[in-house]
Amino acid sequence: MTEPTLKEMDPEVYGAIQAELKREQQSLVMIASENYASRAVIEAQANVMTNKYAEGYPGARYYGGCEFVDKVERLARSRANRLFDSEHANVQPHSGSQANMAVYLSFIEAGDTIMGMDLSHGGHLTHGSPVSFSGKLYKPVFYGLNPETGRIDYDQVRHVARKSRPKMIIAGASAYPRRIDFSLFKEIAREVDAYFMVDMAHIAGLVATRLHPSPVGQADFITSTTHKTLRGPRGGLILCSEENGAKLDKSVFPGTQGGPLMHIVAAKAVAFEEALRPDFAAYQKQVLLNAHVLAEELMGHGYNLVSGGTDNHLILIDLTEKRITGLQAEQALGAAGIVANKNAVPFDKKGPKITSGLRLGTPALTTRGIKEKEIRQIAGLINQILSAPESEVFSERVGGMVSEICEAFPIYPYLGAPD
Ligand code: DSN
Repeated sequence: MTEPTLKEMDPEVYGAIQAELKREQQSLVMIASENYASRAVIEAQANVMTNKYAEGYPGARYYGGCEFVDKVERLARSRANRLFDSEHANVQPHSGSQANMAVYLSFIEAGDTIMGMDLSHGGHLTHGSPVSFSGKLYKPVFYGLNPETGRIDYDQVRHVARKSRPKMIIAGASAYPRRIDFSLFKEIAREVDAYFMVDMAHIAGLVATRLHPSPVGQADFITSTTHKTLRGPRGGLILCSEENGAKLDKSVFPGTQGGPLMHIVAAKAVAFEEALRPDFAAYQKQVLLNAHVLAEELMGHGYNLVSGGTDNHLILIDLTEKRITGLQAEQALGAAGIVANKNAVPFDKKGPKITSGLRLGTPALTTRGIKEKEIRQIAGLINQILSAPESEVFSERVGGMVSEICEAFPIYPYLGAPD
């Protein structure tokens, strides 16, 4: 029997995938947490390993027939450890949230105090936000940014830690453009006898290439996603010491997850291999250079950036003094083919659905091959749109320039033009 293709069997889903391909090819993706996974990564996650149940870990599964999935999970674990110079890696978490959940559930108790970065200052939902399990199961307390410097207020971190004696202190952010001082966090955590966890999801690619100081050797637990600067498949990762490994593994399976997604684990193995290669370090250097140039250009156009610049892959524009909200900026840029996201800025008076900020990142543009020259041009286009968000003439003109850049720096050319 010849099986129908996706196109024949389900033209609706096929059509949506083709439309998504076109959107990704024909727009400038500046969402700081997104990237374009390689052909090899996409191939590794679209195959028969999706069929396999493999509850347990390599060599100790609850199902037969695991010899080949064992091989990819062993490869993924050992490559992750080589990449980050860590002792123990769990590559099964389906996402960053589940990685964080597994750490909390294994080492602290419901009702314990956890301390994370305030979401509205650039933190993550699963670091104690009341709308996430982390804020419902645990008692969250927060630290934030110094209003003068726009940088983490380490005095406040110490003060809140001493006052509330959390069981776990969490560092890591989704919209923080500066280096995080993991050794200072560790010192504070040790002082109050708390575990120290780093969620390096945003900066994992920079950590892998030592362009951001590594939390390995500083934090008790390190969690990450694999799809942001790391440029792998969507998924999660946990690193810890050999000593904590067995307890942590039990918390991932059977504690919080059932069967691992073995096709995704295979794709993680491929992504870690890619990240171990020298061209990945060159890529990350260019991500940083592009972000730096973007920051300088936008400041030159008169924009305020939280903290006055960037040390990493993202910038956060504070639009408070401009006549435009984060939502309007996101929509106006989107109409011209520049995809970004509204984002709260510290001490934002507008709610999270409107916001006074715009987050912009360079990982996806850099994957396309875009360098400083085009970044200067893109900063000019962003300025044109933000200066006149309602102008259809500007929108059309900028849209035309965006198409030219996208054509000059094609992505997924082997997939051809979408139907
Ligand atoms: N949702 C992610 C981001 O965009 O940064 C946070 O994990």
